[in-house]
Amino acid sequence: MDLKPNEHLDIQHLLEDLENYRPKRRGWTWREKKKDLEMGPFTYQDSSTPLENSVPLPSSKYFGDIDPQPDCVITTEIASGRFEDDIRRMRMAAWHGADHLMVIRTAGQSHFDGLIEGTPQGIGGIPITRKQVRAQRKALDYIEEEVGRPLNYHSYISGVAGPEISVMFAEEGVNGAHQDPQYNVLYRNINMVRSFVDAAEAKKVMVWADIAQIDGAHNANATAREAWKVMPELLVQHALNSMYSVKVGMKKENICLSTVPPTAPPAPSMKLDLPYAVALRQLFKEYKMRAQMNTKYIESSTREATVTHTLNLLISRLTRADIQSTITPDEGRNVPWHIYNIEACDTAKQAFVGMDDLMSMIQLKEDGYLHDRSREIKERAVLFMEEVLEAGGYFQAVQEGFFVDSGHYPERNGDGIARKMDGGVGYGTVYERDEDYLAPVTAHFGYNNIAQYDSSLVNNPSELINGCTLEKPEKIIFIDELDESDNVHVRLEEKKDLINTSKIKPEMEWLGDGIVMLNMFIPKSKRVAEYAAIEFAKKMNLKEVEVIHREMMHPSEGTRVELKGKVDFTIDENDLVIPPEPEIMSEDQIREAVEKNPLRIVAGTVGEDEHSVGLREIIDIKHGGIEAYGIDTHYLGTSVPIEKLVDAAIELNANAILASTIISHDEIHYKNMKKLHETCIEKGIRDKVILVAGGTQVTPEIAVKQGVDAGFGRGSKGIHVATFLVKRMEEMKNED
Ligand code: B12
Repeated sequence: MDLKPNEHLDIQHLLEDLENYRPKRRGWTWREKKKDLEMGPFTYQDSSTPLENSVPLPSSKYFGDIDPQPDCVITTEIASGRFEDDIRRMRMAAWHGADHLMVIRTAGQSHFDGLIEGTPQGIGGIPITRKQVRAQRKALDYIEEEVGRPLNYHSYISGVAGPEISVMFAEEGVNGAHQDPQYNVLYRNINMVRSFVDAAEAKKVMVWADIAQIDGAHNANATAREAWKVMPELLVQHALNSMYSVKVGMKKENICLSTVPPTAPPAPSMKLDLPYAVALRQLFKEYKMRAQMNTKYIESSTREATVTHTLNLLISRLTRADIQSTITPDEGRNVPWHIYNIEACDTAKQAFVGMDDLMSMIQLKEDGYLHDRSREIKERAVLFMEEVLEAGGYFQAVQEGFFVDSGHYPERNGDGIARKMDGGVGYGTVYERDEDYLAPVTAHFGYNNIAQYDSSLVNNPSELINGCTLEKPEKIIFIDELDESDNVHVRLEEKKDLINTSKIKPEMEWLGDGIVMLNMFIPKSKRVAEYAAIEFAKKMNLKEVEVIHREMMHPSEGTRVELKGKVDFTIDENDLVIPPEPEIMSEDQIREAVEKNPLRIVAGTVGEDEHSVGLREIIDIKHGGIEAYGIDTHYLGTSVPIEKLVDAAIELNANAILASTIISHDEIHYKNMKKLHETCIEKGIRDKVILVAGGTQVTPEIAVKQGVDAGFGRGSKGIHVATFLVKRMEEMKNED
């Protein structure tokens, strides 16, 4: 299946022959770093190989559409509950610079004691089943060809079925996973003995499949009441999981510490977070850092979340991040929507590229507050670890509620999460291996007990059964759908009117969900504004209206309200009246036409408007303006009265008037266009002169309604205007 940029990814086609699909490769891939990378007018230092296909940041169109990519891996978490819709979002995210596509599992899956199958719809995430994992990996295999960069696919190896999931991930070419037994214990109440035994098995399989691991320490500050106080504990948690992984055989470059600075606004974020970030990177030099922002107090302001994210990006640049997470700005209000995954990827890309080579210009101080505070955090962490040992070890410490206590260690508030060694989900399910225990499989933790059957196979146990599923994927049993009513085929069938047809419906998370978002300012207090906004949305015929953000601008002067609603109808692409894209002539064609029929124009910014940059770009030879084609140009400057422009056209016998109107307050730009048209009529030259208006806020169709011949908005170039003038001149000649 070849993806074409101008065609939708065909989910139905993707699902065909899925039972025989094998992933292209195994293991994690880092970006290929580039120093002295020249792109457009700039040179980048902290960058990586550019993409073959991508969507650059909006303003890059002024710099030749360059799309520099930062040096670290960029994550986006996509799990809307329907994997088929997530695949389309993954494609968009990859085009915007994400190369770590993370899928969160459905609520409750961590307590299932085995794999689930098929493609049921998830809640708060995706059911991690073989079929959906395979379909997404297959899609990413195609998408990475399209963007020209390997894409890492990631999900979670935890819960009671951790080892089973780990094997399935190894079989299916998953590249990264969260794995941390402490997460199970503290946040899912899974029995600690079971959790650590499972973790050893799961990690061993991850080692075989070269899967990069992210730990779970960040959950501690998402849970603790005053998150910045758990800093010493975070270091302890990182240490425990890292060393446990190393002991199982994981290489250090595959162990990524999930570092989250422990503050939320309006805390003095740099003052609290930077020493912590420094301490962490000093203690864990050989490990990779996966940076993520703190999301704990994020409510519904996407702006606030974006700034928190940007401050986190600054910390990453000041210290180090190998993987940069991009928590979406709508994190606090819903399971993320398409647009916010993309916004977050762009925020990371923009901030990193903007901070390119920062550390060659500045240096973190090695004395004073930063040094003292980071040393203190490390000391507290070491003392914490010593106390764990004194208490009798990790299990005992958990039992005594050492962890996720909101006290600043060694202070304790007694509000930690305590779990019982002989309690929790899966308690009593760990057994000693029998004498004749046999495991003829690869990547198994501990002894396989093969020698009793064939002593020559001790290092290659699966040979005993002629290879296990890791070597022989044909032995994998692919179970398709188990539920007749809850599966991808049923969902696609329900949406068939919208798939590969001309029918269109807006969407935010699922194909055709009909969700739209509205932004309003209501000049009333918060509560009144909220209910007024709902009434407005209902009168606009939106269904299922709900306020998703309210923000006081002033107690009485007004409130910002964001709301969502649904449209319950479709429109047909074929019924749309879309004006054709204007045809652009070649430079030679224009020059030839102007030579044959010389063209003279007068130009100026009209009214009381002093903006000149835009119009100069349209006319100046050095910007590729119309002068370059031999058009005789008379520029009158800025704040030119309309009458003066028309008189100049009469005096110079000009063929065209070019008017720039940048200011648009009170529709002054359109009013001036109308006045230009009417003045030309009054002075008897309207049928002899071409009127062209342009400016930042100009919509071509609305400009023409004012009586001018053409309007040009943002992004216009001299060649567009020259083409129009030449064509219009020819038409006028034919009209004569
Ligand atoms: Co000013 N300014 N500015 N400004 N300024 C902005 C335009 C803006 C949008 C900022 C804002 O408040 N959001 C507002 C206008 C709001 C509105 O009405 N929509 C604004 C304002 C209000 C002012 C002031 C009134 C502020 C004040 O003092 N009260 C004063 C103007 C006073 C006055 O005019 N009497 C003011 C002043 C300035 C200075 C600092 C002087 C400079 C202008 C310098 C100069 O031009 N010599 C200035 C700038 C630079 C801008 C700014 C930042 C960029 C405009 C720009 O040059 N863009 C914008 C904000 C923004 O848009 N980012 C505000 C780059 C050019 C290349 O793009 O203008 O869109 P462009 O032009 C392209 C197209 O529109 C089109 O082609 C161009 C090339 O693609 N085009 C065409 C433009 N003209 C024409 C004409 C023809 C014939 C054709 C075919 C095509």
